[in-house]
Amino acid sequence: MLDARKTALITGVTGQDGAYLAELLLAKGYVVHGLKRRASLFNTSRIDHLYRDPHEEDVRFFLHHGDLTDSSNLIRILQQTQPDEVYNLAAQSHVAVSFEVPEYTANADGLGTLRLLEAIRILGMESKTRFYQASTSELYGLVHETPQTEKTPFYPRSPYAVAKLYGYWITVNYREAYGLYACNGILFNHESPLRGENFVTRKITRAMARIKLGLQDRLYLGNLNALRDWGHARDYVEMQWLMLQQENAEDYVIATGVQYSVRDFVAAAAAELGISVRWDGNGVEEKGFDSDGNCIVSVDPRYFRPTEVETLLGDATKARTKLGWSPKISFEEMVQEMVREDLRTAERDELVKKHGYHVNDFHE
Ligand code: NDP
Ligand code: GDR
Repeated sequence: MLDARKTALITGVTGQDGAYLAELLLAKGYVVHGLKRRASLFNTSRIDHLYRDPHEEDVRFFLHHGDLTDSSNLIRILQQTQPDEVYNLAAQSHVAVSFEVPEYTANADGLGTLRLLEAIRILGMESKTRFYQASTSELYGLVHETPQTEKTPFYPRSPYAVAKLYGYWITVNYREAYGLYACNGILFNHESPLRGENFVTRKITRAMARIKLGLQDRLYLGNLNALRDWGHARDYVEMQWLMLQQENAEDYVIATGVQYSVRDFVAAAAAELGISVRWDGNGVEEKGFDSDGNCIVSVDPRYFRPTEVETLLGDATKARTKLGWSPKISFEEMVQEMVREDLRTAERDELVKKHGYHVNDFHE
């Protein structure tokens, strides 16, 4: 389905979803512009494989420095790139971190969405540019019904979720007030080998691989009872694109409809490596042991959140029926892929360790 005429702008292109979405759109023939933040170290490792020397022919992937907290920058980039589709994926996306940086999170995740929508309006691009907002199951927070649908009431439980609530409603408002084609994808948790290392799934697969190779003794986690509906990011970005290809702009829940606990995820990742976990104790005293009796998992209350989202389970019936979408990658396949990738990295670290090289050598 090549459509070389289309141009997309992705904010958050250096993140997990940004990388998969850029890959998808490039494969569909799009010209893709990505917004990246200036950093003192390179922050493009997830998209380096997509980048081409701008001097080559038929280059269709371009990066622009920018930030969702900077209106004039967003207006200029929109004016220069004239996108048919804007995917607003950029966010301070870590729920626990949002309790530490609530004002910044509100600025980037809440007002950042408004800035992009206003830029479209200021430039008179309402009838040209379609807008996707990365909304989240965190909006449901303290859940009022299970499973959650597009009609389930919101009750956000973190500065992140409150900021995203603003992003959700300002997107709806611009659709209703100015006729903008603007959609919210209410996405439940989605993971992959590209997931940031401080989200629970990746933290687990990385640690289990290292424990398997003797590079680490133990994994410290917070709430083991939290229940999540985990899908694969590759499946979910396809949905983001599909939402912008419809006749009318609408909001959709994207989820698998299957729920696991954090404890289940640990067990699944460990099993992939041939480790069986025996659980003992309760609450902060709970521990996980391997078959030799070594304690490999402990609870550390520092990972508890001031207000927790205990359970999320999505009902994506609307997306399945209206958009013909369904996830292709199972929970087991996703865990397997993540563990294998992290094992490969751990094996490299093990080699370095075995051969005696040490970063500190440089300082001695
Ligand atoms: P990541 O944390 O992997 O990526 C976030 C991206 O946003 C990064 O590219 C980051 O840049 C960028 N960013 C952060 N702050 C700013 C800013 N002020 N200005 C410009 N860019 C910024 O998130 P995911 O890819 O997992 O998620 C994508 C979006 O979907 C996010 O909005 C997230 O909140 C939302 N979401 C994610 C879900 C999930 O399970 N993954 C579920 C539901 C919603 P840098 O690389 O420089 O840090
Ligand atoms: P979440 O993802 O908060 O759902 O937000 P995360 O993986 O951070 O937490 C999931 C659940 O696991 C519990 N948990 C831990 N979490 C982390 N990060 N680290 C730990 O050590 C740990 N131990 C237990 C958490 O308390 C929580 O209940 C993600 C982000 O991608 C958001 O941007 C997105 O909007 C939502 O998913 C849907």
